[in-house]
Amino acid sequence: MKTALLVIDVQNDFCPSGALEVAGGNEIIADINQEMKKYNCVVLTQDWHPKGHSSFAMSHDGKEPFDVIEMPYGEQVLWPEHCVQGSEGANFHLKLDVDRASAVIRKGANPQIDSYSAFFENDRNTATGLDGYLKSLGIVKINLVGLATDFCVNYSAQDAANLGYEVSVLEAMCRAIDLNGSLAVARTEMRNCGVELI
Ligand code: VGL
Ligand code: ZN
Repeated sequence: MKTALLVIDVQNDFCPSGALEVAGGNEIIADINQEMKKYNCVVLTQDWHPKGHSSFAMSHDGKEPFDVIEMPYGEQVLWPEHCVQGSEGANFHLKLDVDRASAVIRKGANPQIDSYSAFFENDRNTATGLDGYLKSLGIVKINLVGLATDFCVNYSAQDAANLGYEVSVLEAMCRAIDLNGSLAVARTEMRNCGVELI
């Protein structure tokens, strides 16, 4: 069975002292590097926003980070400015063994739409091309690791399951933002889609 490892957003801004730091985000990197050695197909995602992106609180008058607003495609959490294209914060963490990856999917470049998932923007309709890439390689199973469990890992895992892949999230190699209980909600959502949490 052909399995791919999908490494979600292990970037400086999601690691301690980053703009949108995820607690313990750097603790998972050594294990992810080891895990990558088991796969012929490793894909990294990179959150990659233009300056002034609509997911940034600073792009909305009177809004603070972690406020929630209504967008044409649904609810949107507003974030501190993070992962701006070409910035140090958008770079992969220096310790991540990026050389093992066969592809890097950049997401979140559309100024109007956020993109948590490696497969679709948050309108749940605009594709990144990753599904075609994996299917053309004959991949049937996807294991996910990275940041953050309750946002980008969660959305990617759900989309992968809905696209027909067998999906596992390796939770020891993930860390969560956990905004108002979002981790518990995400775990339930993933399980309801048939995602295995390991
Ligand atoms: C992420 C919030 C905003 C993530 C990305 O990688 O989980 N979260 N952009
Ligand atoms: Zn983002």
